Amino acid sequence: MKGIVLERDRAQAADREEFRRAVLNGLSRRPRAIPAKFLYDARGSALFDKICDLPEYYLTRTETEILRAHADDIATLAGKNCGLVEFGSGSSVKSRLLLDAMDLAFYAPIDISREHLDRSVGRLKKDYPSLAVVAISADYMALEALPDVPLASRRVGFFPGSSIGNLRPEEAVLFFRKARELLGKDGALVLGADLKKDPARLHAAYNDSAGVTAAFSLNLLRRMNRELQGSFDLKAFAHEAFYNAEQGRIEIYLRSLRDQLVTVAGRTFPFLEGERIHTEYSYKYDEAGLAALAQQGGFKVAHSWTDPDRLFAVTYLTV
Ligand code: AVI
Repeated sequence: MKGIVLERDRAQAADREEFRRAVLNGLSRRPRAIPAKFLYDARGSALFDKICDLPEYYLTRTETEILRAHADDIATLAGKNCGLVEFGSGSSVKSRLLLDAMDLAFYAPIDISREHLDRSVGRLKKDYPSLAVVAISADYMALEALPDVPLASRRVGFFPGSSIGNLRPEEAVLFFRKARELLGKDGALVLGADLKKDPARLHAAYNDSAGVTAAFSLNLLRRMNRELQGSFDLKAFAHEAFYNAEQGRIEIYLRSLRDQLVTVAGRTFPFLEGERIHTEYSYKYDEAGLAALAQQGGFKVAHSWTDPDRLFAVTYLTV
């Protein structure tokens, strides 16, 4: 028990140090930017769960509908006795739709957060007592191989939620290559991606009327205040999100509402009114663009499903 606690403390200290470096680095350079992964502390993750239920945020609902309608088709394409490998946590309803439909030798959720993983695996073991669950707490981009997974006829990856959109296209290609390496020669990948559409609809999804997305963005300042002794005044910054049609992406920033000095981790940073910290990109694709990107990463589209309004696509890729 003591060993586990020490291990957790060590992991927490390492996470905090990584955050400190990223923040000091990101606030020192121009344009200022802090990687999106730091939005997801416990409060940020809870706010993101709320975003998924917002009326304007059609992504989660639509992807779930597509998966519900086509889980059996995915199971047929995957075949019998395969392994399902989820990239980036599977506490969601979505993974369960596949777990219920597929004939599985194992399920391997990979997540960087040990806590998140333990919680969801505990629940899964109760609901699927005969399923072999191999929880892998790691950054999948740094994994060389899948440790100790049972033999399966095919490994099928699952990367839902349009998380692919939070990667720059060159990073997305690296993700596909890594997935290909981990899934092996008969591998396949079930990918969820948000599609290009009316900019007004995209704008609303990232500027909801209840202000949850703004709270999610501003939580990054709160996190810096708490973990890095920051002095950010949350009322002196605003959430800014817009669709950049030329780049095909939503861009998200925290904008300074006045000239101000802010101290973080012992360093002071001047902000001019209007100066921004970039926090996220959310790329939107069309089916051809997605196929081209996947192809650069070593996958081809075997099948693609969408909803009646063509808001979102779930694609079955093979190597
Ligand atoms: C996690 N990811 C797919 C979300 C998105 O839509 O890009 C993150 C998000 N940021 C603000 N709202 C949602």
